[in-house]
Amino acid sequence: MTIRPILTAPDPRLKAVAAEIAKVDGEIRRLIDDMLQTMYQADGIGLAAVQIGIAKRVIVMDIDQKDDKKNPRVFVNPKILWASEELASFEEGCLSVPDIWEDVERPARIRAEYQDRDGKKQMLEADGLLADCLQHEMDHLDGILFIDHLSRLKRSIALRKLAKAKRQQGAG
Ligand code: K1U
Ligand code: ZN
Repeated sequence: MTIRPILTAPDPRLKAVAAEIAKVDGEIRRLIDDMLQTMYQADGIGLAAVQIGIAKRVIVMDIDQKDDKKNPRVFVNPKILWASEELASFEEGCLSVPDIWEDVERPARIRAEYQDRDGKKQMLEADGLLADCLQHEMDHLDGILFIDHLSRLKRSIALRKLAKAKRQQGAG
């Protein structure tokens, strides 16, 4: 397993629309393992393949990392079949937009279908952080960052803060 570098905004590769996976084979399972290791090492609760420069529709998540117990989830070719009209607001962060946290409103409940790491079709009904995180990660597969949901002013403040942090890291 390999820890892969995570791209940060405004890297144009984060704007790629990811391609469907035709078959969940050994190469995809190796990608999944690398993504899980990369996510855990970065202290994230989710990661989309696009964030490591691989434009494929693969997501890993672990929203219940407590007491060192892992509960990894894998979503290949996820599709939202239904989303509630009711919205819920969560404070979101992103490993590709480090140190920026903002409230984002999304459908409170979703029903999704996806394939697991064996390529088997699965269905999921989700609310709370699971629904929010899955929608955040699915946005990555379409080249959308959570800051794209903010007002133009908030987005440009976030991007300027990120650029300043990158300049300071470069100088340090
Ligand atoms: O970059 C990503 O897409 C992962 C992102 C997922 C996410 C977080 C919060 C709401 C929606 C989606 C993260 O994992 S950001 C890092 C994070 O959540 C965290 C980091 C350190 C401590 C606790 C949480
Ligand atoms: Zn993200």
